[in-house]
Amino acid sequence: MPIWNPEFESMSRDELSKLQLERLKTLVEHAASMSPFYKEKLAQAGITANSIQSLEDIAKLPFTTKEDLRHSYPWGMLTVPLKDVVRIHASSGTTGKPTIGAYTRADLDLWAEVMARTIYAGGVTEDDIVHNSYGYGLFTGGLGFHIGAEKIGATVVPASAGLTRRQLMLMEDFGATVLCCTPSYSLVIAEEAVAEGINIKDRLSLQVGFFGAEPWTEKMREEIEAALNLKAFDIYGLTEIIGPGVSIECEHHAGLHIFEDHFYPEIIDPSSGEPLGYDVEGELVFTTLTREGMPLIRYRTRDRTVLHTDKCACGRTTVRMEKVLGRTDDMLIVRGVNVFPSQIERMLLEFSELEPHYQIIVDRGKHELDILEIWVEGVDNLFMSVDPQRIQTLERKVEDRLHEALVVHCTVKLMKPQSIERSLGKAKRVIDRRQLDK
Ligand code: DLL
Repeated sequence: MPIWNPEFESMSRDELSKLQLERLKTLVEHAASMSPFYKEKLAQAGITANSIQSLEDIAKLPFTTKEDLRHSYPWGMLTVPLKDVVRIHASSGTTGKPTIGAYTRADLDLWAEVMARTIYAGGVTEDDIVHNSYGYGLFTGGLGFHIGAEKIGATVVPASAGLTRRQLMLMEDFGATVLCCTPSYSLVIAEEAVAEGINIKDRLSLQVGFFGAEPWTEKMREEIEAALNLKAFDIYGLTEIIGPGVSIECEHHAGLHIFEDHFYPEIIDPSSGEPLGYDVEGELVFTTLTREGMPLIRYRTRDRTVLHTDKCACGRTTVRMEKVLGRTDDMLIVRGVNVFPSQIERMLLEFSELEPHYQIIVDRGKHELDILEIWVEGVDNLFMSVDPQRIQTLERKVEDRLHEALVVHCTVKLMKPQSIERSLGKAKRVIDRRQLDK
């Protein structure tokens, strides 16, 4: 498939490193002179732009954390006067103040560029109709896809999330060829089609979908591709760095290409902060090399992944990140054992009798012992069976499978279709009631 900007996406790695180094030096200079926050942080670490002689020197720079952003809310991280900021987005923190992203005109141009690269990587052209069901508003999903699809010249339908029946009608009437939404909402759309008796293969013209903003497994990809009759691409990003458009899968689905000319990635050990290099799992860290309004140096994303540099068959030369494996802060510790929600999803979807709608409940039982419960919906005909044991037998089978892999015991509760709450955006998979008591 063609590449939107081959000059930068397929640049030789040597040339790319030179460009990154130049941009990194400029960034340090700019941050040290324009941001009181970085001025102080860099001075404390004894860093000036001259301290950066090679890309490895990035490890001398201090990290920036979500807490730093919270403390400087709302405008403390700006490196331009507020009058030069033309847009604000924010990520919905579950508690307290949100984390903001501030964009100058140049930042919006950059966002349009990386989102055009993203959507083009899925084969989208000016002939396509892009149905955008990411939420419009402070969330970056809606306007991020919007700006990129417009840059390509595609026809954008800014549907936003919700009113699913109406979304199906619009997709059919307008002949949408591209769907953009969270992976969990794509399944809500597919379910609604079944409930309305709409045969997606006959009535919709979808070819590709861009799904992101939350973790999803390969098994989930199979479910979505089959249910919506399209090719599903994973897209990654975060408000603090730019929104969606940090990395994208190409047609080979061999990890997500990071737009490294703008976002410099590192993998670190989340406990020690030591850089781990390529091919090793750890926490993803980004330095925004070209952001103008709110650049970030070594921002700790808390997302866990692995970076690879081997060549991709698509011709892009950029580093690829594996699908996000989870977050450093979403790991549950249940009776002393580490449990990742993505592990649970992978195993549940091995069972053809189960639907990809589930919730993980952690609570505290007798003697303060942790209890892990998995609620998962079964397929419709499971509940029509005349055999009363069928459900219990399946529950025990799933429990055994989970126990084998997680090493910790859990209780599985099979639920009727539609009984787990659906989400228009990011799905809420984990309910940790232990935290509620704190
Ligand atoms: O979720 C931006 C976005 C919008 C990405 C639309 C893709 C599509 P935030 O709300 O700030 O921004 O949340 C960022 O979501 O640190 C990850 O933990 C998670 N995340 C985003 N994309 C993926 C993905 C948007 N493809 C946080 N896979 C990030 C797994 C993802 N997790």
